[in-house]
Amino acid sequence: MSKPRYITTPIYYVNDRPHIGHCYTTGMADCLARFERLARGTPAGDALSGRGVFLLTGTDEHADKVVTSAAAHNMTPLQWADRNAAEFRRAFDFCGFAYDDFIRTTQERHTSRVEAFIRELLRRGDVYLGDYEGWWDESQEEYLTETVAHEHGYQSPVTGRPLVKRREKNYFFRLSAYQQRLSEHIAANPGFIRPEARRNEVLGRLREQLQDIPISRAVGSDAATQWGIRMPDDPGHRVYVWIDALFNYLTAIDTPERSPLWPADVQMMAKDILWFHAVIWPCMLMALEKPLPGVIYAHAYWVREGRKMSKSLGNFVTIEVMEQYAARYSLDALRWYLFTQGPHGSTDADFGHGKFVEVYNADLANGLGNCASRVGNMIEKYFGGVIPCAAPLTPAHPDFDWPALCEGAGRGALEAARGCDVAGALQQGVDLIRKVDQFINVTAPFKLAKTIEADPAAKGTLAAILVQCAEAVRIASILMSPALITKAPALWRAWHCVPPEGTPLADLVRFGDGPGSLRQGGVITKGEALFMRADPAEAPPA
Ligand code: ME8
Repeated sequence: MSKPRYITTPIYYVNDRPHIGHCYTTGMADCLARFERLARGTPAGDALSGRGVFLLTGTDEHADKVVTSAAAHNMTPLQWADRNAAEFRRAFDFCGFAYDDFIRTTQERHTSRVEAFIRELLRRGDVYLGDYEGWWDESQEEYLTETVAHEHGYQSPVTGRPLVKRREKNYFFRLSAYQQRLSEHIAANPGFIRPEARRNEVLGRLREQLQDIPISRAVGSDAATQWGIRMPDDPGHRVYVWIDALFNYLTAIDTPERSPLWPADVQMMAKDILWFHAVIWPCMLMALEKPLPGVIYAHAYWVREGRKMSKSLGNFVTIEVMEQYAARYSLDALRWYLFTQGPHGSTDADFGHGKFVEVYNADLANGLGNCASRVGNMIEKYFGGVIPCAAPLTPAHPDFDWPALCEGAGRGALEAARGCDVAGALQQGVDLIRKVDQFINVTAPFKLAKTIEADPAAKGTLAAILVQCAEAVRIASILMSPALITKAPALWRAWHCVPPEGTPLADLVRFGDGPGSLRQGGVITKGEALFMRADPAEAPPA
């Protein structure tokens, strides 16, 4: 019996509201989870069986900057965290993300278990008390090594603010003890850190000797230093927010029903937090004798006008902007743009209105939408909207071996998704639609239709062509459905071909004779156009 898949996203800081970057990472994870559910034929709501897929997201609430922003808004840190955690949930619900749990680090189920994990590390001698002096990046709440600080001219690599020299008594994690094992693991598992450029970056930094890292902060009299989980048996120290946060991937599933989820299969994030996830986290896991996650995937950034978007710079694409795009072009169009044009590899992506409209028209309005309505219209016109026969398995044209094309597309989509290439997986559906368009151009069913009266045999050929088109569109729509969560189901309802629940993708993409195939006598209703064409000259909605 295989293990349920476990996919995680970072947990986001609640000092501010969510934006496109957060939605993108959780969206990539949502799309991967949906491909995986398709692949396995996961029954609805099943996250924990051998065919299950579990998607975790949430919020990271013990950062010092949460205390600062809360004070600026006359709220307690927890009130402020409650408010922003709710904003994150709202944003993710608006985006249609099907997460199975949303963890907040202020929840008791998390805090009590963090304490237990740290106790375990203390017991094993992997956490000890010592002195620390280092370069502190206030804006990112992290210490930087001398090398990194020097490389960046003693300024924050992210915000450019000056670094501050700090000294404190701290609990340390014995990171140095696990460097060798980690390096070996990375060498033996080329897919562990992805994409390739990020893996090389980590390998480069691992050539230097790692120092043990401080994992606690002093508790003082001011409010900011009291916010956080206390070190076990030492109320003068609290757990460093990053260590607290990393544990969420374990605390969320630390119940008897959920424990089979570990190790995580994919941990998704952006490149800013790769070091914590690709180095510190695996070493902590080794210290706890837990298996390491399958893939640590760090995508690049969404940028605006060529500049990094960040809370510190305040120049991000907000949820309001995203809502306006969804209102004008549909939520699915927004999801499509994010997942196909986003910074999924190692290059940053610009959020641009012109590009949005171009992609929307090409892939959706003129792509799936137009192709589905052309095919639907012809079946209605020539066959009264009733599917005249099962889709023939032998090609109506020698260049279009539909069973092979569709199975190939399904396999390709799955391979891409398993490699975390969401855009590549969705592209398989687009390519299949382009094939259908070519097939229509080559076989010219509209011309053939004019000969039916004179030549009744032509009607059989016409039926074969159109049913092949419709069946290929059905399969393309399934491959695009992890992004198109309302439009693909709308098409299935109109064509009476909702995929049977619990059917794995390999069967759903079976052309003509699969459990989800269009059947002779099935009815194709002409619904509304799935996607209206967008006018490239129209001003951006926001
Ligand atoms: O780092 N483009 O939280 P955070 C793409 N709490 N993705 C972006 C982005 C952008 N411009 N901006 C943000 C933290 N992100 C910690 C994580 S995990 C145990 C603790 C996304 O609120 C991306 O996923 O600063 C990035 O890694 C994350 O938000 C950082 O979110």
